[in-house]
Amino acid sequence: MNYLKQQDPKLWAAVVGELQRQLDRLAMIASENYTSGAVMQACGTLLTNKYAEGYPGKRYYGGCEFVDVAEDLAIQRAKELFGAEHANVQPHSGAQANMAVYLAALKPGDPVLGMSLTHGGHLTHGMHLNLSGILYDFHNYGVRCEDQRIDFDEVASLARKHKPKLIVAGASAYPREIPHGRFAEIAEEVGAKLLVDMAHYGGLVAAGVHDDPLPVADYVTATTHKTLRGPRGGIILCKAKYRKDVDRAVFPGTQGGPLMHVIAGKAVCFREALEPDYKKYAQQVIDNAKVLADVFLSGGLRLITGGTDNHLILADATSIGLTGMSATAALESCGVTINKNVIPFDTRKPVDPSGIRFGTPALTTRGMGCDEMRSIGTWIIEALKSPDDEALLQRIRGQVSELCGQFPIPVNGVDIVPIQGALQ
Ligand code: DSN
Repeated sequence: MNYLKQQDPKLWAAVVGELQRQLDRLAMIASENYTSGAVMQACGTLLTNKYAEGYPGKRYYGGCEFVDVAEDLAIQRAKELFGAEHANVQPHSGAQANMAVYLAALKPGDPVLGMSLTHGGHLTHGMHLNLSGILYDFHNYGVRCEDQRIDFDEVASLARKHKPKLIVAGASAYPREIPHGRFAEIAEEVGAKLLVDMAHYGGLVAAGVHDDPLPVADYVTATTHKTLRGPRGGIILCKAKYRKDVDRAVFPGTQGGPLMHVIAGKAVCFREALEPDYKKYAQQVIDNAKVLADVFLSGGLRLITGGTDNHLILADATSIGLTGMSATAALESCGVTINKNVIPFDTRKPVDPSGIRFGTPALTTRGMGCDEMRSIGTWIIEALKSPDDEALLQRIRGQVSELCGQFPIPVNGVDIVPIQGALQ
């Protein structure tokens, strides 16, 4: 980062600070991960200089012969990875991918069914302040009170009542495998199309360790930076018959120039996910989450659905005498970074909800396994049970630091330099 250091030392110092934070803390936010050095290099290339509105071979700008290669590689690899008939790799994010599918499949005001944000769905699944909720007539399904699993009776009855044009499956805070076939049956019965937003678990699908939505869904969206471990961004996968509508909905429908450096990073990410090692990684993500869940349960922490099948755990912090906010603060002081989260049927407000969400994708990328999860889970329970015991929190902070030192993050060849003085 020599140029950055010389020309903009304040910004350089912030980046170095972030590097040190990532090295020295446990990233347990379920939607975060570490990209490989190769993905990061691709994203840092001069492909960022290029305008390329349009698609490979059909651009509105000259000089696109090399960025065409990058985008073609990303498209071909995404299709191979997911067995998809078509892939659009241009969405800047998962939210952009969802908005493009809505534009392709719906007219403003059309009825749509999506999972409630408070039960684990995403903002773009019809939240009233989000463009999805403003433009379309969203109705929300949720989970059952007794076991917090998706209530398919409710999905079916809402579908029969509202006759949605589109049903959205997929979630951001649901710790169980989603049986996409159940959604497909309901969609078929009422004549709706099915969108599966696998932003969170797309990497698990790619590795074959989660139910695959591709055979049953009309459209599938994902982010590339969560379990898929690539650059920040989105993709849309669909059947060939939807290709034209989807491509038109991304550009010119909802976006202008694609981020060619990020698309290059996506191409590298998909190649990495095609490697046999990636399957082992994805299985370990799940194994780690299950071990962590067992430690939490033994420690008296209530888990939504009683456990996990995937990469995340949603816990009720009030079961241990805290709130989402106080639990998050206690863990941050130990070097464990998580996020507060609303839980189904929460009686608290979103700004300080009852829940906390944990994930294992980033720790697993560092090479941590079940033994490390047992230690981390024990430290977390200790900290949550005694959040005011400064000596205990400091002891755990030291243990977290020591563990982090044994499992470096995958940034190749970076010098870790002290930042003292750089912020002046
Ligand atoms: N905001 C992301 C998450 O943390 O789950 C979803 O897009």
